[in-house]
Amino acid sequence: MGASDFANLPHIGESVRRKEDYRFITGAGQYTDDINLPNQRYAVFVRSPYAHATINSIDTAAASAMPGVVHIFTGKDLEGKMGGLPCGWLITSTDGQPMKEPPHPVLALGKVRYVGDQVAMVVAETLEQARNAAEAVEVDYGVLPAVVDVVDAKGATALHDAAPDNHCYKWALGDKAAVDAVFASAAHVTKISLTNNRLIPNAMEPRAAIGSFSRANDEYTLYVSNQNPHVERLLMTAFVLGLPEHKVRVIAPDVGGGFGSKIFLYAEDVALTWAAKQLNCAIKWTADRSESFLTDAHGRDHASTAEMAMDKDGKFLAMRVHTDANLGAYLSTFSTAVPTILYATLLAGQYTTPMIHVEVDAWFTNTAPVDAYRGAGRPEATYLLERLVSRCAWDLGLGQDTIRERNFIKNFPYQTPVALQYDVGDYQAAMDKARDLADVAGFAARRAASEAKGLRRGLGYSSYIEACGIAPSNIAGALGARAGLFECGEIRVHPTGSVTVFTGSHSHGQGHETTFAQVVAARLGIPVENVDVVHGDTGRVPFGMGTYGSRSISVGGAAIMKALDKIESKAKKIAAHLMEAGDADIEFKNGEFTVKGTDKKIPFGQVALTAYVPHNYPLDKLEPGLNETAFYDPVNFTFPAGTYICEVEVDPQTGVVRIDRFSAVDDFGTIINPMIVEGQVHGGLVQGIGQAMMENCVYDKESGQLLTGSMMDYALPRADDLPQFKLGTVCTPCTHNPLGTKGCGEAGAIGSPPAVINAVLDALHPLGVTELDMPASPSRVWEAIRAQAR
Ligand code: MCN
Repeated sequence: MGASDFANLPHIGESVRRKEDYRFITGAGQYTDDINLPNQRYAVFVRSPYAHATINSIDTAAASAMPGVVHIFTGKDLEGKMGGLPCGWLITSTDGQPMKEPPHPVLALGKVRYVGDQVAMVVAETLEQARNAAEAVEVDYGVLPAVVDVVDAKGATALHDAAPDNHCYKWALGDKAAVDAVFASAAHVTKISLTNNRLIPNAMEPRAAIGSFSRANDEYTLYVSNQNPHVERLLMTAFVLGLPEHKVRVIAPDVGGGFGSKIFLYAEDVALTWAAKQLNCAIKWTADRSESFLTDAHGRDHASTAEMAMDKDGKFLAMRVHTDANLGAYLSTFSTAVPTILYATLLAGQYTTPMIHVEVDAWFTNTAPVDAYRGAGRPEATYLLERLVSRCAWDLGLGQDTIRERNFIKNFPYQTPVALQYDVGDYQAAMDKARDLADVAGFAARRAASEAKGLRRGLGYSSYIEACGIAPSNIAGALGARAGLFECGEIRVHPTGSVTVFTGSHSHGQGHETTFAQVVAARLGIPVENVDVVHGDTGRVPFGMGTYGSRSISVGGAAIMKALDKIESKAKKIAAHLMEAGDADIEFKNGEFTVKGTDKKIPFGQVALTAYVPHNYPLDKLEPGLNETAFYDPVNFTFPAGTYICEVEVDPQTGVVRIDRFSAVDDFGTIINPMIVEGQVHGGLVQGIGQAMMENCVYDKESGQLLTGSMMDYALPRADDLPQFKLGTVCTPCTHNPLGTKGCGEAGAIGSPPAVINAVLDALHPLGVTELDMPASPSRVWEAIRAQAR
């Protein structure tokens, strides 16, 4: 079935209410911490209070003797029994030096490298007993100097023997000499320096896991709050524990948000699984909020310079970028992909810039590991590019919209100079719609009204693009990644005609139980209620790569479509048998099989029943049953894109920024469920606006202590910080997946930060302020204004 036929099916484009919400809003959700197993103990991790220190000794004697303590494990107990945590996606350095991949022990060995690094695991009968004993573990540390800022990493005390200058890799894309030559003769060059502030993920449900072991069948089961249970199992068995995969079952039950931070294989998951067999019990651990702040993989943290060479009319000729990326203390599972192939390849944005050279240096520092966080690399690219483009406009005296429109890509498919080929898009349509929604025509009057009150008003644009549907194996492989990321779907039609879908995608808030059911119901012509979706269990789902990179509908959904093709093809054969017709004469529409040119018809349910109750069935030609599995590896990414316009009012006396209006127009191709998509955009916008306005991870420069280690110090956006969003869509269906969909789960977080900061800068431009790093907190804005006044 083609994408345009699919878009016209019933249920597609319908705001079906979320099937999963009944259990969530009635308190019947089953999160990891809700699960309790027989013979269950509790783990608490002893964590480093220092950012950088040698471990001279660990004395567990007193703690081990405390009531209820079952066992205390240190790094030495694990040494030789398992490997270190793997970096799942190695990068081929482009400077001839191999990428440094220092060991990442499950429990620290000899040294700690950030505050929160895990040093020992205490297992006790109760949580309180484990907590008390953890406090009694005596660790003798030899404190070392710490470095936290990426720009200070070079030459600071080395974290790892394998990386003496703290440099992990250099990676570049593009033809430097050719780009330099264009810059040498360009009519205009605009240059900016900026940082992309470090963020701390704050999923509502903290990380949690229960390791268990069955002696009866020699099998481990790990319950874990995770976005990709099969990948977790693969990494844990193949790289760390050396176990056959079929002996480990990973279940990610209801998960209360992940935003990227639950993609990775964390030390706690491994330690709990391994120790369950050693102690012959189940062991539960749930992070408290402070632990989450310290140890969940953080996001972003780039320091960059970017330059655009232009002709006299503001046409982009070439771009040059250098980025220093903070990797934190260790390589997290996918951290190397984030500042490279998920970042550099997006730097063309929506523009026809013919040449781009980007160079990335990645560094270790004494901070929590940095990895994918909603958008992963693509927000960093969009922020840098869209800040640069607005700055080009101001330098040349052009409108922020004019310079964008002058450089928009208009013909598709379009091959960018940074590896990606965009299949389809209509950037001008999104810009036009966004301008209407934002009432740009009325801005001058609103600005005048603000000025009359002594306030400054600004309008900020951001025309973003992202690559979703991560990740076509061929493209990922060509860019030096170890693996691509396909997806698997199984359709099990039951004799009564109801359906269970087994998907390798994992829903942790995105509503797959509803939207995937819509896809299946639409194809088979059955009610949405008759379709159940199973995910998150390696024991039930054949295989899966999980959910991140806004891949689930476009890759997971496409795998389901492929399995449905097989179901339809077999069901047609059964229908042909039942109606005594040739296979080629059978048509299937709206849940009915018909014979071309006749009035013969039978419903889908009758075919399903026949598959399982094969009366007079041609068993020599057709197997009983109606159950099909398919794997889908996309041929390309999907490229959602749009234009966001933010309008702010700034009080120059206090530096307080108020977002007055925010308009977002996105192109997600065919939309399955507009209500769910709108919710995704809202969530993304709030995260992006949070980054631009208030969220900021701060480590003390001297001690390496996390200063923003709680919600008292790390500001998260609340409803009263936000305007009512105005949303719109344009639709250019993706040309290469059978649904025509493009991902929507990250767009808001990618497109919004530059729109906000560009708006603040537009407001402050008349005061001479041209630079501002996120977050635009009152003190930062006030200081920027004051610096000009001096
Ligand atoms: N959808 C649709 N039509 C489209 C595109 C998507 O109806 N054209 C629907 C999908 O069927 C799905 C939802 O929208 O129900 C999101 O789909 P998709 O864009 O494919 O993204 P994923 O499902 O792969 O979700 C991943 C994405 C990412 S990368 C982050 S980070 C993120 C996000 O989703 N984390 C989230 N949204 C989140 N929402 C919640 N509540 N919690 C998180 O942790």
